[in-house]
Amino acid sequence: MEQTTNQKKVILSGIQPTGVFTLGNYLGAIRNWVVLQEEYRCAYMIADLHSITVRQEPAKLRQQILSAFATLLACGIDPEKSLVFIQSQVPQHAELSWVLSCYTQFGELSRMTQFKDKSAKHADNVNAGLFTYPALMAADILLYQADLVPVGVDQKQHLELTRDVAVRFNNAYSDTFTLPEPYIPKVGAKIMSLADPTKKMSKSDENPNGFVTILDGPDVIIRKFKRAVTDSDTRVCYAEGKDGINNLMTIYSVVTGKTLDEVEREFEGKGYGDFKLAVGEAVSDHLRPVREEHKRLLADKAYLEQVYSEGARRAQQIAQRTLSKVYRKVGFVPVK
Ligand code: ATP
Ligand code: LTN
Repeated sequence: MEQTTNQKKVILSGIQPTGVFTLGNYLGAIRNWVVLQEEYRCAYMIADLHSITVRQEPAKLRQQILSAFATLLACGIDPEKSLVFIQSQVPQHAELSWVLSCYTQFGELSRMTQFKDKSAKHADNVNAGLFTYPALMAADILLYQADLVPVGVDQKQHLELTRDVAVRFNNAYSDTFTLPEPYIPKVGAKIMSLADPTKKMSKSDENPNGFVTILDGPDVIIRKFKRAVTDSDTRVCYAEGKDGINNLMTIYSVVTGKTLDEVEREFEGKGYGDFKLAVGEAVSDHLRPVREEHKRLLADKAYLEQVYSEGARRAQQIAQRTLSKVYRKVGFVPVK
């Protein structure tokens, strides 16, 4: 992550510890994080500050943060290659977020579809944090001067707002922030719910049949795929109006590395039942090593503590450089 000694591009991304990561999180985001760490200077974080925009139970949240951190490592994020940390352990995120919220307009925040969706879903708790959430996400990204942000397609709008805020700040003062670009996979950028394939698969869905988690065992995975909502046709082919099958084909294609055409040919003359079973088995096999490694890591508390503490210290150093610059430009007086 050292900016002065290394010219590689910088990547930052985050994931909320609102539940066990789904196959959607994995195929849309984390899978890419692992690949990118070979070529870029990467920083990945557990976005726990974001997660309290929706009510969380303290003991459960604490466990979910640790489990989420272990999941990232189990998926192949290597702390020797990437900076991995927990957002709330790096106070600069909250500090820069305040400054950026003063450069973000009410009208801009009102247009965010995630805000509209989540405020409709949690109508009894439309809090200010849920509304200003994109300013915190902008702070996450801009603190590290990220060039690229690997996310699923649902985060594109937040990325655009981050760029707008960065440009506004740079124009008001002088060049301060790198303008980040989204990095969205061509296939798998939006995995749909298995129970309602017109909706995004989401880890906080109240219907557990809608999602498969990275840690589900083979039986659960296969059962959920068997039950996946499809259509009344019988042909396994990618076509308009076949949201359920399109989604299953996308998932199968990503986990097996086969193209959609190859998948179509493989299941020619076979029914949906065979196809669903094959998808379930392929996903379960693909996730088995992650599941096993997660179990091992979660039992090694001392190792996890050491990795996240070291991550927090390094992240604080990098983040503080940007924050100090921002405070100076805005006109704040430093401690002497
Ligand atoms: P929540 O249900 O709490 O809103 P989520 O499942 O939508 O959570 P996030 O933590 O908000 O997940 O997202 C983490 C990353 O996973 C983001 O980059 C997001 O774009 C990506 N992502 C989330 N859901 C999907 C999906 N269904 N398909 C592809 N990518 C996804
Ligand atoms: N907002 C994202 C999670 C997130 C994030 C980030 C993603 C928080 N901070 C910074 C990329 C970069 C979400 O809800 N999926």
